Amino acid sequence: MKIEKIELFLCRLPLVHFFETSFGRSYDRTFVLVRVDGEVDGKPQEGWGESVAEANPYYSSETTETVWHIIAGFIAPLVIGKTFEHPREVYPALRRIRGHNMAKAGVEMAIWDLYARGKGQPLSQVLGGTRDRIASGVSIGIQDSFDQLMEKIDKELSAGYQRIKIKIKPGWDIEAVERVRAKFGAIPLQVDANAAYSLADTALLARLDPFDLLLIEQPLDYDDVMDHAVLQARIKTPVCLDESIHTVRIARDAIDAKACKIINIKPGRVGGHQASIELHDLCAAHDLPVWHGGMLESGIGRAHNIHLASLPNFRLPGDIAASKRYYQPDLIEPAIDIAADGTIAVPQGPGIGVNIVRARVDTATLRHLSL
Ligand code: OSB
Ligand code: MG
Repeated sequence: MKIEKIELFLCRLPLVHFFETSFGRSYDRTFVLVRVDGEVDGKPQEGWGESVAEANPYYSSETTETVWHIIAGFIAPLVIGKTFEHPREVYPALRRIRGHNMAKAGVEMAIWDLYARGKGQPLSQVLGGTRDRIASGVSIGIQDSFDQLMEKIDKELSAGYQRIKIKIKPGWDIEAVERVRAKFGAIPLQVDANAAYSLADTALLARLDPFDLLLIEQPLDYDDVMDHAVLQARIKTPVCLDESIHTVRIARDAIDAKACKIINIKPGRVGGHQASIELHDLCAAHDLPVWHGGMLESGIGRAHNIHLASLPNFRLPGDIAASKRYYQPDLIEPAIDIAADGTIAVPQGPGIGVNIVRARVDTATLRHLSL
């Protein structure tokens, strides 16, 4: 496979409903799409990826502008004009560049799509996926009121989603969970703090123990693996790390330190599909379940996520939901939807297997660059 050209599209789409985490509230999503041109087995092919960095450096230190800078200045020269036998070789080829996983992932995932399209196989098959449907859950942001939260949960449960995750922050935590359990009973429920607490809040976090949560996601700071180990020893709810897990080595250390019992995989956070597969395999070897996170992706990133989540150790429902919860219309046609049983079909066409509507990409594009 030879890579010939990279195109970047800085896009913005309005969100169907605002999304609020402990970092703040968003009404739209800004992201970078990556299109690669190349040759697979001597035939011209394209591939698409989506970098999940946001406009601000709150979830991650990367932003859409750092992604643009790093891809244009440093990743493109390591990839354009180069030949790879297999897309698994791309992530190691970027090793000189420290960090910037979301920039790397945007390009690396586009190359996996290019390769799978060229081979005429669904991406899932090339990644080593073993199922043709994935279990879908929803991530529900902080709302204006508990009534609004209950309404949202009611709607998502009726749609068939297999698990509810609510965002928590100081002041919107114990009471929110208490109310959800009182109204909806023993539904599969988990919470995500996006690093809003510290070890000083251990007693408060222990008050979540009686609610039988599937997990608590990233209660403590993004660079703080060891305090999570201290916390996990003191609370019953399984700790799941999101923001902290940037590399397979950090995951290995976190597992060894018993800092978490579950890991959330987002390919953007770890540098793409290859690093995700290695993280997935490491967790499987330790009998640690993983699940697929979400970053409010458009249909392009969402399709990538569905293919990756078809690997066997994704044992809990992912934050991979229907397109219409996020963008109307989405950038792809048909939109991604869930079945009544709360599962999503893995697209069976070549590559990511979804049709990208170029006119919608063009309308969403604020800036374009060809490399
Ligand atoms: O922490 O999982 C997170 C969205 C943006 C940034 C961080 C997170 C999230 C979500 C949304 O929880 C998941 C989704 O795409 O629905
Ligand atoms: Mg999270």
